[in-house]
Amino acid sequence: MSKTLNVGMIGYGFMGRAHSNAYRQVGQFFPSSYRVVLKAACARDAAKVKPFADQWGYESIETDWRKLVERKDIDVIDICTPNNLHKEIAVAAAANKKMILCEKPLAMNGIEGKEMVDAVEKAGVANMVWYNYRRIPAVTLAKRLIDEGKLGRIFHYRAKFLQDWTIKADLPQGGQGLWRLDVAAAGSGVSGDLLAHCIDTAIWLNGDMSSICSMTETFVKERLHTLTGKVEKVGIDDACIFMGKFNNGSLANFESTRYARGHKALYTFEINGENMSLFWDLHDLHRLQVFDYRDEGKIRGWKSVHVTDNSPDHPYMDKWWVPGLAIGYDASFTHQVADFITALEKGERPLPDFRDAQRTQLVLDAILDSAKNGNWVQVKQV
Ligand code: SOE
Repeated sequence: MSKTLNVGMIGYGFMGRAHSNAYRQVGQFFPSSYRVVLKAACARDAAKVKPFADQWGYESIETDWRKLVERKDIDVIDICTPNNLHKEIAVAAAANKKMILCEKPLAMNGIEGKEMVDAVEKAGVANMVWYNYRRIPAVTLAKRLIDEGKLGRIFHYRAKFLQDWTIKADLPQGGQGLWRLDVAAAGSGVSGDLLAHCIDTAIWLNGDMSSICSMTETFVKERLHTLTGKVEKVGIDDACIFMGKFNNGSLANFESTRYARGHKALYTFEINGENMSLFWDLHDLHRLQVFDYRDEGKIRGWKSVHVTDNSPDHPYMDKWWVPGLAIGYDASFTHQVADFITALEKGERPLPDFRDAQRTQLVLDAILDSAKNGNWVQVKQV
């Protein structure tokens, strides 16, 4: 007999769509004992949330998230709001014994993140943060290779996340679609938005970081604020570069910017171990580039593994099409819901949960601290 998992979605932007699509797809490709029901979509403006709810098949709407988190017919609250609302909603949802799926980054900073971790752990509710790139099959395969010890000792981890959508100086800050430029809503710029993904993947693959030294830049210093109608100082970081050290002794080299003309979402990482190196590129997301030093000398070189075999060798792919046929970005969210449900079925901790995502939050705090003060900063450990 299937149990229902009634979802209450807060927000209706890009991530509201990505998550709703995953809820609709998951039962078709990852059958389980749970049936996901899109119960209610919530946003302040009924005229905006109603068409969203109709398009994705939500049964009802709410215009006050407080009412949503109190509803008896909701099991899971999905937080897709700007970052400055994550904590308040999550704490209230936990107090109402709701499970919580929260968009990344977990919080505005580590202090808020800690409150969120405490709230869900005290309430004993399942919780997870949408660091979806872990669930791209090629990235999950990288994790398996590392866990199997194939790389040997790891020396280097380097990652980049490059975009170019905020170069225009007359782009306003604040409001729908542009809250990521408003420090009061986002907490930070590219560090919390893009580097957060790189850091989450890195910690997952290579463990925690111990110390970092960073530099940030805000190229456009003032922008019209959509909410106040005035030209105001920009408080977010437009670009961030940092170096650091992992607890396992390997070196970190990270860069993120929204000013890399020509790049829309170039997320890449490379890991160099004593026996093997791995490289992944979001624009070629189903491929994992592998160099194995132990290969026979005359054929040694980089190979491009097309991670689309539907055998257990290639994570998630047995649930999709026939070998050789790729899946896309959207599937990473579907995999995340599938993994969440599997964790519920097994009574395990769905990862990354709030406690896990707090590790990334503490690296983000260290990045901003280091950029402000020009020092090396020790990363607080969860
Ligand atoms: C920003 O443009 C953004 O949409 C991020 O907010 C997402 O987390 C990232 O996956 C793609 O880029």
